[in-house]
Amino acid sequence: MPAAITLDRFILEQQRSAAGSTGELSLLLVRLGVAAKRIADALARAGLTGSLGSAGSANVQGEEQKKLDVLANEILIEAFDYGGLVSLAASEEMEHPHSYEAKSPEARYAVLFDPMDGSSNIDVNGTLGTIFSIRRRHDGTVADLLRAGTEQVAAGYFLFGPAVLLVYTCGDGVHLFALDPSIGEFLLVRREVRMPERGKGYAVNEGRAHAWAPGVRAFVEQLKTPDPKTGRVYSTRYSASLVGDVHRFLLEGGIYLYPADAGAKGDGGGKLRVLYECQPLAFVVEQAGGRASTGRRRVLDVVPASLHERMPLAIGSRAEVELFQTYAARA
Ligand code: FDP
Repeated sequence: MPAAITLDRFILEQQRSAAGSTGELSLLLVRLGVAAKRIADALARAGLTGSLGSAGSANVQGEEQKKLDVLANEILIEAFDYGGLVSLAASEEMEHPHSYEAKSPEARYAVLFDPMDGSSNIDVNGTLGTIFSIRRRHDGTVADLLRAGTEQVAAGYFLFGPAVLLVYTCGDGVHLFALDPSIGEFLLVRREVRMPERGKGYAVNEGRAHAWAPGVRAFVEQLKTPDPKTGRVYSTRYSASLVGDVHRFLLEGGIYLYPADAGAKGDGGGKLRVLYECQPLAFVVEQAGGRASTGRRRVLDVVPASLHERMPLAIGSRAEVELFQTYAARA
């Protein structure tokens, strides 16, 4: 039986074949893996250690913070506190980025993350995720982060479900790892994951349908209406975790939607954050052959004006996202 390929081995081998690589990005990805193991451990024991429930605070968007949102954020900030790899870390949970500039003046990267995606699942032992994005440091200020999604160097997510998974891209395909708890290592499961061109499922919070544009409602109605030729309808698959749903569709095909919502706060009426959620997942999904759109624009082309900007999101298989765009254009 061939030896299992650990995350560090895979990254080192990829790095060797990349011209001009210094190995710093590889180290950064390995640091993220260590942080994810700590988060997974905290999640697994949260019900026993009194770590479930509210932290009694709110994030910059005014959303309630859970104790685990705060803890996961601290773990990630700490992960880059040494090693001189990162200049800035921005997170959904912090109003201003954390600067490592004084400690790491030579750092070449900035990181962004959503430490605990799908927070409403924390207290019910549902699927959760950590999303990350790695960008280049230019001058070490917030301006480094307010650039198009196409400038991401790497992006991915950890999925905390029955298994802990890592899915990431450095722009050369999408690779999938699973944590082997018996040895505490992420092992390669699939390299160069390709997403099906078309799927059978859709994920959206349909309780918000009253607040959608007519085109969005018409699109979801079409998915639920039997195809005249085949009789086929789409299945609803909403887990309240963006990472969980996107991961399902990465493997099986389908579409996740959080459309513009008349009741949602923020620019363009979307709920999800451009920098911490939409663009990192868009990078992964496009690298696997899928699409990500606001309905009118490619997600990766958007240049956010501020750190915590939100946008509408349609992400998944090429066929369904393109169909969604035709409906969104009518709205
Ligand atoms: P959450 O706010 O619970 O962290 O922000 C992301 C997100 O979850 C997604 O993971 C999820 O798909 C969506 O928002 C859930 O929003 P609704 O409660 O409006 O369905």
